[in-house]
Amino acid sequence: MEIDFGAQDKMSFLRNLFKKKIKQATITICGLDKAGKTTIVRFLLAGEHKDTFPTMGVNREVIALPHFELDIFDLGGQEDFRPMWSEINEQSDGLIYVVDSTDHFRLQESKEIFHTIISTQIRKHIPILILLNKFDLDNRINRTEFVKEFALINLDLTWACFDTSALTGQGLYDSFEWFINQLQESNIS
Ligand code: G3D
Ligand code: MG
Repeated sequence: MEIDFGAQDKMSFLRNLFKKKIKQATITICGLDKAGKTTIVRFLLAGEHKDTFPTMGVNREVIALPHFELDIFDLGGQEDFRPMWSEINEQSDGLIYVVDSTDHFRLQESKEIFHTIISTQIRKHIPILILLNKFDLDNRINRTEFVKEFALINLDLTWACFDTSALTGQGLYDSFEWFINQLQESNIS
């Protein structure tokens, strides 16, 4: 596996970008288990991992940094995580939804969860970043097909979908740059 060190450099730049541009934000990162959420965040923060704990019913990690809090949820198993949805709704200034691009089997489940979140749980104006992760692997769904399959095209929301790899860092910089700019525009900072 070829590691993109350029991306690593950009990541520290990205951390600074977060610090400079955003005073306080709570970001929710959702998706099925194994999509790559934790790996993405670890890459993003390059070791500044402060606090991790699982809670009952849903696999949740909270990473609290001086200027923003990342709330990471593994969503799956339907009933178990529903009580947490109101919390997502109340706290989130921006939603990141991670999809394993190679998990064709669970794409439909992931889609249903995504649409439930965006239609009933989040405040309408918040930016939504969809990461089609594991771009470094073969046998993945391509982005055009995914956007169609996930019914994103006609959504009346602020969203973007990027191909990413939490292994090489590909796409992470561009996607988070978009996200941070959107957070700013929605007056979070
Ligand atoms: P989650 O937090 O969404 O549950 P994790 O997912 O971050 O724990 O990742 C689940 C598995 O996918 C991990 O492998 C992780 O290394 C791998 N993974 C995450 N992102 C990528 C990616 O972009 N490319 C590839 N090839 N693998 C990725 P293990 O083996 O530990 O289960
Ligand atoms: Mg995780």
